[in-house]
Amino acid sequence: MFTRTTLITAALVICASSVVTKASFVSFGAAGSNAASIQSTVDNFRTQLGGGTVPGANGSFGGVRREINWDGVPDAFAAPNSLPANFFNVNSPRGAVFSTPGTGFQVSANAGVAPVEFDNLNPGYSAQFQTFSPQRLFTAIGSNILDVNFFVAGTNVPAFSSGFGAVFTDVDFLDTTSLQFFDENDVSLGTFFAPTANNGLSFLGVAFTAGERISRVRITSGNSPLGPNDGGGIDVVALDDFIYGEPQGAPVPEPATMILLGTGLAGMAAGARRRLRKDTNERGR
Ligand SMILES: [Ca+2]
Ligand SMILES: [Ca+2]
Repeated sequence: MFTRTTLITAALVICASSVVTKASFVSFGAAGSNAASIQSTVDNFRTQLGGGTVPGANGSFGGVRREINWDGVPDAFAAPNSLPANFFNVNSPRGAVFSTPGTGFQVSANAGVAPVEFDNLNPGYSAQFQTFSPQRLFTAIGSNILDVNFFVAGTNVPAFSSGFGAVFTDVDFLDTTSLQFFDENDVSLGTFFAPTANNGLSFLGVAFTAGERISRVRITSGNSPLGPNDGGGIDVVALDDFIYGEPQGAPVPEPATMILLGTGLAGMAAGARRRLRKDTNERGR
């Protein structure tokens, strides 16, 4: 448990701190002692992405927004067992496949089955973490970094989202826990930092508004993999709900674009033929 006394406020963080290279975006940040502290900000982010409030199959909202709250994961794929990296594109297809420099992923156990809230990794964690959606949390194992890679749900076709948000629990340090967004060329669009709430909940969501296409989101949770206690420069952080724009495949080029592309290719081919003739003539001389 983190021993420093921290004043927890339920204040809406109007503008999450960020390092942005380029892009148009709206960011949503809030932190506080319990779920109510961040509820309205989470709901505002949902409204920004669209899709309404009625969930369909596989966490789909109106075909425009997806959510993962971890709570329906079968016990066989929850702590102390691992969650397959592609669970949310195969078992429950939601277009999200995880990767990490660590060794894997865990969803926390339900009460009565195994220790809750990652008490299997450190018996103090349930007194330190809390849920936004009871009762499961999520983490990478062996690393505080994980990537969310987007696919057309249920396929291996790369796809792009318009925005992503996550709930964190027990964020102690400023400018540490973050979301970094990468476009279709894997170029960073910016890093955004989550607000802090010792033993509480933090939300950070970023929606891009100028057609940016997010292929990957890198989530940094605190500065240490789960296992040690907080304190002495260590900040462990676990994750709850993911909320993101429906992953969409690359758009098919418009007919006008195809004509231009065809003209361009024809022009390049003509140029190549001209160069070939010139080379042949020069060699002939
Ligand atoms: Ca949950
Ligand atoms: Ca912490």
